[in-house]
Amino acid sequence: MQLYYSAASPFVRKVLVVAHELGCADKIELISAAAHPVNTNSVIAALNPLGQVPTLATDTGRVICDSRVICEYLNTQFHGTLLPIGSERWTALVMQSHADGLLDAALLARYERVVRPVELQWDDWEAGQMAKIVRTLDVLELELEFAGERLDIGTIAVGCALGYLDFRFADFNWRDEHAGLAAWFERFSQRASMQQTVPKG
Ligand SMILES: N[C@@H](CCC(=O)N[C@@H](CS)C(=O)NCC(=O)O)C(=O)O
Repeated sequence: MQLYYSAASPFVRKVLVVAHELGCADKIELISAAAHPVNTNSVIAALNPLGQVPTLATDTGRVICDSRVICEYLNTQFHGTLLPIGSERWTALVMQSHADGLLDAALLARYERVVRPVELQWDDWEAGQMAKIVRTLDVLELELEFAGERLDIGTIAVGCALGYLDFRFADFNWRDEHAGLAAWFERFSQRASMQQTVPKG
């Protein structure tokens, strides 16, 4: 399998954490690919119409886009339990949805500053995205209170989202109002899969 990836991408990190937890990371060849919302990467776009990472090319020639779908594919192929069955499934999937939504807002806020020309930047846009992040952190603070040491696609997604805030929004101080979430993240970050996928770039 080939994974088109960037070491800075939190969505790629989610896929890699899943791969490490499933014990299949060594079966994935990493192909560095700089995705950009304006300067389209033609190599990625030839596989994935959105031109985004992560994009996975499987050994049978199938292309799988979107971290959620790639994680589910890996979990199925390697007989994992990261997408639980029964009612826990919806807890995990909703948690993943919150974490990925937080990341969508974080990327939009970041692109506003690093991609959009200065004269076109809109402070209210950035503020709107940051407000989404704060509201999502408030929800995750309550949800993670009951997560304990749970490992599934939901907790993995939250770990990668919080890691991205530390990586790209170091001045944001999200821990100040979310002490429970911060304590959970401190424990979760000790996992080997998280240590092996610390973002760079
Ligand atoms: N829903 C997608 C989002 C992927 C995404 O936004 N990736 C970013 C990098 S972190 C990207 O490729 N950005 C370039 C673009 O949006 O054109 C997923 O979960 O994989």
